[in-house]
Amino acid sequence: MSDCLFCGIVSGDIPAEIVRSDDATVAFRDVNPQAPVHILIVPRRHIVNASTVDGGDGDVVARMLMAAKAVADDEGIGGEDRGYRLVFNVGPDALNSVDHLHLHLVGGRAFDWPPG
Ligand code: DGP
Repeated sequence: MSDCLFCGIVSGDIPAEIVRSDDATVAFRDVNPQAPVHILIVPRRHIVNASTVDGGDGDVVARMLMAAKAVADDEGIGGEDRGYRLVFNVGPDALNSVDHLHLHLVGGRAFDWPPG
């Protein structure tokens, strides 16, 4: 999508600190980090958000989860002694601001549950 911020990052037209990419996904550091590690994993193909995913998107969603595990390992938080949180925001109550599916990987500190 020509007016989509994250499509622009995927294409390389908009700069970002990319930490991993493959044929299905791109992972880059969030510009407004909420934790020592805060990385967004996005599909290369434009999908609006987690509520619009359908059966045809199963492979790319699995690839996003696999990419998140690889990034967490690369960042040194994937081991059993650490851990991390994976979040999909949907809609205004969740403060979803970018309409291109993205998985937040946050870690490097402990989190509360339930979240505030
Ligand atoms: P969400 O609230 O779930 O829609 O998260 C969108 C995230 O995207 C938010 O944490 C900030 C991040 N973000 C917004 N604009 C940019 C950008 O231009 N570059 C990067 N790297 N991250 C961005």
